[in-house]
Amino acid sequence: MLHNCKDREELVRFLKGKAIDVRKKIIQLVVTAGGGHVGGGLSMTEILLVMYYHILNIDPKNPKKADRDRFILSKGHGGVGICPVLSEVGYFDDSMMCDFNQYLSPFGMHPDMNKVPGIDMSTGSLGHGLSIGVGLSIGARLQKQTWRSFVLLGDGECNEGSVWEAAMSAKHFGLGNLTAIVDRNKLMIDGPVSEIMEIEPFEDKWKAFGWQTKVIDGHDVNALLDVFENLPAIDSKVPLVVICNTVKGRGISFMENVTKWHYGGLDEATEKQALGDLEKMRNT
Ligand SMILES: Cc1ncc(C[n+]2csc(CCOP(=O)(O)OP(=O)(O)O)c2C)c(N)n1
Repeated sequence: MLHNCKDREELVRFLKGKAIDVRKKIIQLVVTAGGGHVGGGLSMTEILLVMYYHILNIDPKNPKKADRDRFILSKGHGGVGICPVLSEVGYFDDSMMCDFNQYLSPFGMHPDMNKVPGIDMSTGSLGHGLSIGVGLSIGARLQKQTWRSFVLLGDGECNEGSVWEAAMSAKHFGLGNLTAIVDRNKLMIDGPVSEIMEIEPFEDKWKAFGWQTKVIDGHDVNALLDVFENLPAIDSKVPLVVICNTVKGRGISFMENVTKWHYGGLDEATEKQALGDLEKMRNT
């Protein structure tokens, strides 16, 4: 773990504070880039913070450490959401993101594993991350390694058939060392998931594919800690999916649950309002 908190209470307070800092950085990156996938960046902040600060066995000073846990952001358009978390935990300095998504910047909208320390897989074309997680998990088993693979998917992304082929094979190969996490914010690029391609009954689908399931509030740090501190044994044969109910645009009043904020830019006035909304979260 990458924090010095003494107990759960202190850890929750610490991560809630970080969630505000990270969301502010997301807003700043979107301003720098002239636009970005802000809605889905803001919906996964607590998930990423719990994973990177507390759950993953990683070393930001040694990003390629052989026995690290692997984390794949399958919803690769969430680059603006994950990069500030990677900088917070120490993979690189904030200043490296000063030209985010500009010509020749190492930081594009979709993070590149060859340019951004801490990124285990280049993603952006949706529907591939879980298959990669399956491959990594089989590889770990074959090499008798005890590291885990985690794959964060979007709920709209679960429209992709390849997600379900991967789900089927994870059970077939008995990959209890694989955990899928779904950012269930219920919106995708151009409308509600339920209207574009309904995925309900979502939990039942995973169960039907042989997975263990947990459904939690993806903004509730305690709930996230409860689930991820109690993962199945590494040699278990049943993969786990954690469906995290979240709010797209979380924390910014005019973005929450609004489809058009899947991707957007901010002018001076909306930036100010966004940062003000986030600061108000400190007292909640
Ligand atoms: C294969 C593929 N098809 C289409 C897209 C374009 N696209 C980018 S984001 C997005 C919506 C994804 O929705 P969701 O997974 O729910 O993401 P979130 O709402 O969490 O941002 C789409 C269709 C893509 N990146 N890859």
